Amino acid sequence: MNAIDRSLSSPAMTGAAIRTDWTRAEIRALFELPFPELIFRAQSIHREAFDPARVQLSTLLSIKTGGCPEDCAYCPQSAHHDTDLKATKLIDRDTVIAAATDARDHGATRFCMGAAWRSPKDRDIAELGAIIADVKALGLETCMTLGMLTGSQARTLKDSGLDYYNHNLDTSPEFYSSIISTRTYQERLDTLEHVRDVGMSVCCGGIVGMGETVDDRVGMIHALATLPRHPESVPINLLVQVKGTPLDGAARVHPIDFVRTIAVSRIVMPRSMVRLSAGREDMTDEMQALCFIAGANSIFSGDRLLTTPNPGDDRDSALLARLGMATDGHAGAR
Ligand code: SAM
Ligand code: DTB
Ligand code: SF4
Repeated sequence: MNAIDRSLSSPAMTGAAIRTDWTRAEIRALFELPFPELIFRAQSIHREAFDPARVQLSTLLSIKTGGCPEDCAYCPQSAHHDTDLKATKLIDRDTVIAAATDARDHGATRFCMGAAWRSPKDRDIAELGAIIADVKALGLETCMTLGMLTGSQARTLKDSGLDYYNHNLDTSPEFYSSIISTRTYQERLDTLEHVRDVGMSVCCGGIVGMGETVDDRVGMIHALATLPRHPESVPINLLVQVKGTPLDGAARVHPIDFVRTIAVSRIVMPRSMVRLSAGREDMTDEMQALCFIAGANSIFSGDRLLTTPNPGDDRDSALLARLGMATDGHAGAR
């Protein structure tokens, strides 16, 4: 019996072990399973820790848009790319409170705020702390994604009440330099370590559809699953192609290959929330249903991600109702 079979042989009795020693060969072998076998294993593991009929909703807000000095090839907010985006300063607290209240009233349990920075300036941290306190006071979990953090910035944000920090590895270590040249993989790992060290929960995932190979998807999931602790949230984004970015026009991923990435993430990180993240505008209902069956149990709700469109409440509530699925906060409310 090989290691994968051993770890999966009697999941219902023992629960899938939490392993941070996955090898690339094991992860590759999961990708190569016959699709029905892969989905069965993913769904079986999913059921050990989660209700298969529930999804958690997080809502995003861009609190500082565009003009970013980083050159991420996928991103409409990079100053290196000629997109139609207007750069803004950090938005005011009242606007954040209004958006967070609306998100909560529509069933979101977590509010995720994103800033197009390489890293926050120390002088921004106090204002961010005030924003965090306001959002928490609404009864929401708080999440921010602000770029790289120092240890002391992570500590101050944590002390202000920040529950989650999102910082993605994005792709495999080998493919990374084809996508981003202004920030290293190691710098990303360092930020994740600072976030962990202060006891914040980690949201860390990546993007599929940037022209990467299956081995790059293996490498990305391997990097995530061999972090000292699995991220509590693993966002798997399907590239949103934006005019003016270098990745506009990249070869589209076959939906089944995307679903495989979700399923493998679920199997190797059995207690993490796997978020079906960006790209749902381009997915059919059937593809999203397959992602849920493969173990995705969180989505971004609302009609906008950071700068690009998202399906919105009407389409999502119709889809979840058709699937007989409920949401975490206000079950069935959306
Ligand atoms: N500036 C911060 C940073 O990158 O660390 C935070 C914001 S950034 C927009 C957060 C994540 O969004 C990126 O790491 C990437 O994974 C994802 N993302 C950005 N543009 C995307 C796109 N066009 N399609 C899919 N995911 C995207
Ligand atoms: C993540 O992994 N996906 C979200 C969130 N973390 C910050 C962002 C998706 C951004 C999609 C492109 C846009 O709307 O600008
Ligand atoms: Fe800047 Fe983040 Fe976009 Fe990269 S992904 S260009 S760091 S906003």
